[in-house]
Amino acid sequence: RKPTEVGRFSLDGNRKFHHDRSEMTCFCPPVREKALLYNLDLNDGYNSNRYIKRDENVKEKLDHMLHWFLLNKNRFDVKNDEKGENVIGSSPDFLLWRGHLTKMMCTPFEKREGWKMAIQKLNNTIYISEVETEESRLRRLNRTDRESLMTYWGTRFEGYMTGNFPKPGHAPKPMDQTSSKETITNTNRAFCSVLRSRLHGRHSLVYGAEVDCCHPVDVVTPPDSYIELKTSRIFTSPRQETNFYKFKALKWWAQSFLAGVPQITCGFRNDSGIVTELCDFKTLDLPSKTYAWDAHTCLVFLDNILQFVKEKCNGSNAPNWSKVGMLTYDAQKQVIIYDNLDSEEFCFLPDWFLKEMQ
Ligand code: 0WD
Ligand code: CA
Repeated sequence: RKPTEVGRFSLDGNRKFHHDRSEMTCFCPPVREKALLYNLDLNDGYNSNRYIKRDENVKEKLDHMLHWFLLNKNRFDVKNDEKGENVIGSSPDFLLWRGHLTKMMCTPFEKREGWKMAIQKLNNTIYISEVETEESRLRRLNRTDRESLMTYWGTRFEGYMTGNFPKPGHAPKPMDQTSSKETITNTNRAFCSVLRSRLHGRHSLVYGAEVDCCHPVDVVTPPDSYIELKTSRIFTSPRQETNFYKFKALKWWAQSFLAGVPQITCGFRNDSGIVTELCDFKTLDLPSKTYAWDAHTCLVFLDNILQFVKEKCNGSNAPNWSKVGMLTYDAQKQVIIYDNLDSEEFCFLPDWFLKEMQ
């Protein structure tokens, strides 16, 4: 089922939770002046005091989503809302981040990167929270300067596309390419949409998704008005374009499809990090561009894996509020392993959440 937005929240420059849209920005690319091509320097602000980086050693796990869930708990209890307003329905089968669903969904075509998901169950809801694998932790700690710079390019591009953080309802004022160079890049800031969806009629899902920006004019409602921003290297051979659809487009499609985001705007850059062209991709068109992967396989796989998790959560010794299960994808062997863990190490449901829910 197409996802519907049931809530939203923001994380500010200090990573503090706000139950509002304060961090939502509008799509508002800089004016191109007379030239046909853009000349957006993604290196701008790197290694300067205009770059404030989120502390990646802080593991937030599901916390922000749990916070949102508590604030909206009564909307999941149909009986409690007498007026019938604001009702979302019964508690979901699963509560997690969209990124976790993306990873699970892309697994049939993923031969390189494994993943690890911790699982807990409370009342009738299964909570899933990703655990960093040893390989990805080592990759993060040994990131080269070039890799760090390229990560920055992606966030700097978002800054160019959203101008001076214009807010919905206010006419966006596109800047010229020079004045937009005062932008501060703070990766703590995020606007998240909370979506509700149902998969193959049998799994109800509630998940949070970080959304890059929205259309400046309210012609359609969220998530139809949202736009995902990406950067990619300009194609210099037909082979590069083929490979783009074969590999990168799968992740782009899965991520935006899950959040119901219809459009992906890509800034095509050269090896020096200069974006010269913008190109729009329609999320729903991406699967038809390649035979290397297909949407149906991804969705059936996701449905099966969620069913598998549900079954594991029903047996004796199953995960609960004090006990955690671990689902691991070994990409080398291409197998998924499930374990019930005895240690509390990976329990991620915090005491403040358990206290309110029990
Ligand atoms: O393991 C994870 N993926 C976790 C993510 C664990 C705990 C929390 N989070 C948070 C992220 O910090 C963010 O606030 O979840 C939120 C994102 O949720 P999502 O929508 O489920 O994430 P995903 O679809 O993977 O990524 C969406 C965007 C990324 O956009 P691009 O275009 O790069 O795919 O969220 C940002 C990023 O802009 N993002 C991150 N930025 C820096 N470091 C990260 C990260 N680890 N993860 C997501
Ligand atoms: Ca993005």
